[in-house]
Amino acid sequence: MYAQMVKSAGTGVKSREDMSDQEREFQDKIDADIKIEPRDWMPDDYRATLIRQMGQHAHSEIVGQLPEGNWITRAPTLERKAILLAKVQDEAGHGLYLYSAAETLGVTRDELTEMLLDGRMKYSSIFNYPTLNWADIGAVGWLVDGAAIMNQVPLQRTSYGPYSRAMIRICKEESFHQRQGYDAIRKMAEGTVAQKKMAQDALNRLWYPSLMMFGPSDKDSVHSAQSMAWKIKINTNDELRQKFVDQTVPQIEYLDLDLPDEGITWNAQRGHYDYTDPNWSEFFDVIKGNGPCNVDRLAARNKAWDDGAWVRDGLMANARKKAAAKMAAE
Ligand code: BYC
Repeated sequence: MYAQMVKSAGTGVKSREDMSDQEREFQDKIDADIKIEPRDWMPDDYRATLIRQMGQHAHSEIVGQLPEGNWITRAPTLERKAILLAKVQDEAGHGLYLYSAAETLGVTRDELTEMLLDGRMKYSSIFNYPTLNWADIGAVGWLVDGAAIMNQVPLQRTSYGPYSRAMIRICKEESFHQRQGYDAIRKMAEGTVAQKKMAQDALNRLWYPSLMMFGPSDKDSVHSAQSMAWKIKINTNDELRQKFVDQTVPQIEYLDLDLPDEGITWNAQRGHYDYTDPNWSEFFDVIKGNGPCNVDRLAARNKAWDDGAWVRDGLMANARKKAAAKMAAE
């Protein structure tokens, strides 16, 4: 049932006249910034859109552990290893807060996981790109977590209570992630000629995939209008992408690295940096499953799910035994 709901989550925005009394009352709550809680009435499409977005977000946190986990055993110092280990653990925690928050909408974590594993649900496009060397790990923290925070800070004000509260906690940890990434890339940018070259190469390769994290341009965004009317999303994809560019260009300049896009120039009239759009056909190809690492990422998650079956079975058997003992005692 939820698979169908996730697939069919609506597109067009209903006008006030077309809403039922219940839908109008719901929209009034949203407009008054009153949080929606799990037991409140909500339109089916609101529920489905949240399950899609929160599920996709949770999956991204879990799949996002893979490119970084790949470098834990090869971190250059013990300190960097400890930091990376803690960060990757945090990502697992973020996934769990989000799965728990999604469960309040009536879908189980197992159902969500199965939809990820068989390709019915997505995860962030960024994790279909490889991390080729240590500089990429710095760039992931700096750019990928930087883009994630840009998107997630406004989501702390999202209309669904459990999602909003999960985001508050996630953002606290995410800002540490971004700073450790910037610190790692700064060390390389200020290091030897070879290290600086690696930092530049990581920036060049991860720049556009990071811009793509914000989703397609507003004209191609299917869900933004309704999601913004429901305050599931607070900003459009392009608004957040621009904020990210504006924040990151001065950081690139501070690091004394070259800009990864010749089209980046300050536009005094707009009060923003102009930049060249990502290659959107590459983006759509990646989210269709054809990025450099899609097959590997899903294979790794499927293997983890299969390998963990005995643990889940054991936990369930234990829970059933405890429940039976409790009932017998009552
Ligand atoms: N990747 O109508 P649109 C992290 C899909 S992880 C893949 O604009 P929406 C981290 C979209 O699903 C960060 N697919 O969609 C973890 C839709 O397809 P469907 C994850 C994408 O939902 C570990 C279609 O394109 N953050 O922080 O209104 C280590 C049309 O798009 C992407 C979140 O998930 C994409 N990038 O807006 C380090 C934040 N973009 O579903 C870091 C929460 C779009 O109709 N999510 N699509 O088949 C959001 O804010 C929104 O869902 C998005 C997309 C802005 C991502």
